[in-house]
Amino acid sequence: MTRAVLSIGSNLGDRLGHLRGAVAALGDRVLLVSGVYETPPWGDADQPAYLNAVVMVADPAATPEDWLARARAAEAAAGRARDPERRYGPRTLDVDVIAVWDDAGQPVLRDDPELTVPHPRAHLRAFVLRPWIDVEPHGRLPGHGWLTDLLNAEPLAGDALELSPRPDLTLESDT
Ligand code: PH2
Ligand code: MG
Ligand code: MG
Repeated sequence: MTRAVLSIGSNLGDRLGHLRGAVAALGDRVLLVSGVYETPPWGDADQPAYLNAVVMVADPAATPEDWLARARAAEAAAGRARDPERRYGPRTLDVDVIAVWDDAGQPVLRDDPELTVPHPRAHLRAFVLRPWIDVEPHGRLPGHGWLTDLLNAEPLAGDALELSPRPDLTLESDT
């Protein structure tokens, strides 16, 4: 069984609808879904606020490349257009592979032009680590340590205070 943490974000159009679409596209691979957070744009300030969340997924045999392919398929379904000039620009849906673990719970690593796992900037992003804590309070980012330690220390402590939990928005399907 491989397990992965995926970060999902949207700041264009029906933001919540795009996040829900991503969760629906992952189907029964979804183990846990975090709360939804409204987050100030990171990396490129001149764009609308994001909604962000984290999804814990599992699949008996999925490789990091399989998770990336599923992430890209979900983005395409949300009409994602890539702007080569603006790496951190606005998007209908972004699904990023943050970390992957194998059967034995060991981190699976990649360092390829198309895919770096763990995500090389996850440790700098409160909008990834804070929702991740919702689904894994004692989680660790491989190579960087406990999520709670990363969020409580510089340089993230200030950013963490700027995330607004949105308990009025939910990604779980109504049953
Ligand atoms: N994604 C980016 C760039 N900046 N800022 C926030 N708050 N949330 C995101 O998901 C995000 C971002 C590029 O992937
Ligand atoms: Mg991203
Ligand atoms: Mg991305």
